[in-house]
Amino acid sequence: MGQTLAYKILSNHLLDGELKAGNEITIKMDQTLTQDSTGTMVYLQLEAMNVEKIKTELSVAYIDHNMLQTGFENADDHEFIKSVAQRHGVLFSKPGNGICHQLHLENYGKPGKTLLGSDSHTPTGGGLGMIAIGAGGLDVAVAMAKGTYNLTVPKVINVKLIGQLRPWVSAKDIILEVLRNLTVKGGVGKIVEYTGDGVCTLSVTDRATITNMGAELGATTSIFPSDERTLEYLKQQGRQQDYTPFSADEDAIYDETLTIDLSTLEPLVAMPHSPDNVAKISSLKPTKVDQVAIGSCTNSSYADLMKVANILKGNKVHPDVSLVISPGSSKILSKLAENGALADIINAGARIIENACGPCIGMGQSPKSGSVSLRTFNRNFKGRSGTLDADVYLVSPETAALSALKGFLTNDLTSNEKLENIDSTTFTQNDHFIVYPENTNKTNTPVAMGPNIKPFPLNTALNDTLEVTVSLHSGDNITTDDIMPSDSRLLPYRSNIPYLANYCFEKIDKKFAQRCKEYGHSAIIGGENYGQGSSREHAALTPLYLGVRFVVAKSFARIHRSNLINSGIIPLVFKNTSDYNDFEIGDKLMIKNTINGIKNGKILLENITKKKTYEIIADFSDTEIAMLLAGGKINLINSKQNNF
Ligand code: MIC
Ligand code: SF4
Repeated sequence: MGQTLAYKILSNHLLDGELKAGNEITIKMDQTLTQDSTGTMVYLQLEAMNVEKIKTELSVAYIDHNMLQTGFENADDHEFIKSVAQRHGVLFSKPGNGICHQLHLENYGKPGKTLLGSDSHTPTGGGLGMIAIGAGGLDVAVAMAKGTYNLTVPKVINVKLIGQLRPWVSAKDIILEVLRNLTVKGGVGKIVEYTGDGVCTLSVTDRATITNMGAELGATTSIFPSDERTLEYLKQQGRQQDYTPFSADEDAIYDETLTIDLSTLEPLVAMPHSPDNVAKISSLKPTKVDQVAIGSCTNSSYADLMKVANILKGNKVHPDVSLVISPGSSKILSKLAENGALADIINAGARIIENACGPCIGMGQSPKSGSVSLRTFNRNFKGRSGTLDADVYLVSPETAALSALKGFLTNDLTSNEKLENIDSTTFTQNDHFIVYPENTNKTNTPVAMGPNIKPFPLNTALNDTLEVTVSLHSGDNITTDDIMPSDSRLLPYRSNIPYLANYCFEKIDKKFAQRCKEYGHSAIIGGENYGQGSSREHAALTPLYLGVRFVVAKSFARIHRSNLINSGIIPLVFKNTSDYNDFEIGDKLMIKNTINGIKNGKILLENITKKKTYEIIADFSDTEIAMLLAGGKINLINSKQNNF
């Protein structure tokens, strides 16, 4: 029986366990990446693990999120990360080099390799034929320390692309179509593998747009084959030696198949406030636009920005629109400057901002009150832009640039503007933003600890009886942005959990933190797909700090579920989803025999206030059970006196 591409790469890296959907396996992790907003925790944890040198082939620490240096905090965090990177053999990418996923694709990604990143959009690397997975910071720290990662084997969905896109329709529209079909929870527990004759019509950066935003499906990762287009990209980057062809067997068996005929696709948009709220632009009433933002790890490649420059060239941005553009990397910006495209962009009236995440994570450029912001990004969760009442729409670069000129949301496929093929450029190699860990080690390089960097909270070993009060009753698809908001105001405190904890669930329920402090120990009741979105483990560490002992939900998103377990907070699932309706804030709950319950997969949850008892699913692997009993992953590692 033929193998899928995903399973081929996984089996090449298999160290322990059987490669069968649902089983827990240990795989060799070839590479890791971190970025700064999750990276401070990763490197605090790495330091706490008594590691000498990392065991991966390559690990890179990027600085791209916390870029506004309005106080000392972010600059101190950068210095801290740099010092720990130097101590353990990690490459350090200085601020200004660009967005981690774009940079990793350009410089380090390799077909057939595995990559673990402390950012949910790490699957961008799947555009190069890698198994690239997003994870919580602690999992990445352990991957660096041991060179391995534990994974529950996902199922594999085949997205079969046939035909070819029409001009003005692009890769972003493909992934929006996949999201329209599968929704934000359709990919949970699955890898999305792209096949079909449409694949070779897409460049690596097109593919990376698709695998990047596969994170919004909740998928473990997404992957394209490595073929002649991969070789073409690696040649452009001066890395043809990194090429190896990889593809699925002809007769590979998939768990599900979705077929998309590219030639019938139209320009699409994800409307507020979810990436799967997708519509055809042609079906919408004219929508006036106030801000257009082009960039992010989804759509900031050279080809994307050249398309934008060509559309803007000789034209003027609409008087009512603020157009902001953030290129994906220094290499891209430098090339745009060299060939004159940057001048075309600036002369049209666009604002150029730093090569970084920027507006995508609310680090500046928040739109005005009640406005419409059109973005080429991947997430439009309510309030993520930094403006709670703004409406954010997600579109392709073509749609964004055209709409910036016209002043309303448009892409009618009939524009006269010519779109040239810009895929053939080669780039000048430049690693001047990279600091190599040459002759540095634990002995000769001290950890640079700024005053805002505080120790992370640790849980205690699990009590057999848990008595708590319900501190929150939340709806479906709660994001980690809802749990632990991020913007220019809060991002400087990513290394200070006690401070951040005051803002936990701030956007949904301003009294949450205060209530938790009053209750002492509490529990959260959640709906479907609880914890979707970002990989930030702060969404588990701040509830831990506030005394949350367990979460009972209808279902969980993958990364957040792992982050909860890593922190020793128990993620439990309702056996009957309708029981969810019985709970209210303030209800007193009790679980007896918790330890046995966790080992046996079944827990009885007593709602003392409502005088009712519920059967709850406690479905955990052996490693997860060990972590929960120890009160989290770090405690487990320390209790085993594991010396890496
Ligand atoms: C995001 O896009 O939400 C982030 C910011 O990149 C996060 C990481 C973080 O919260 O620091 C992610 O996607 O994992
Ligand atoms: Fe940065 Fe946005 Fe990409 Fe997250 S989604 S890595 S914030 S550009």
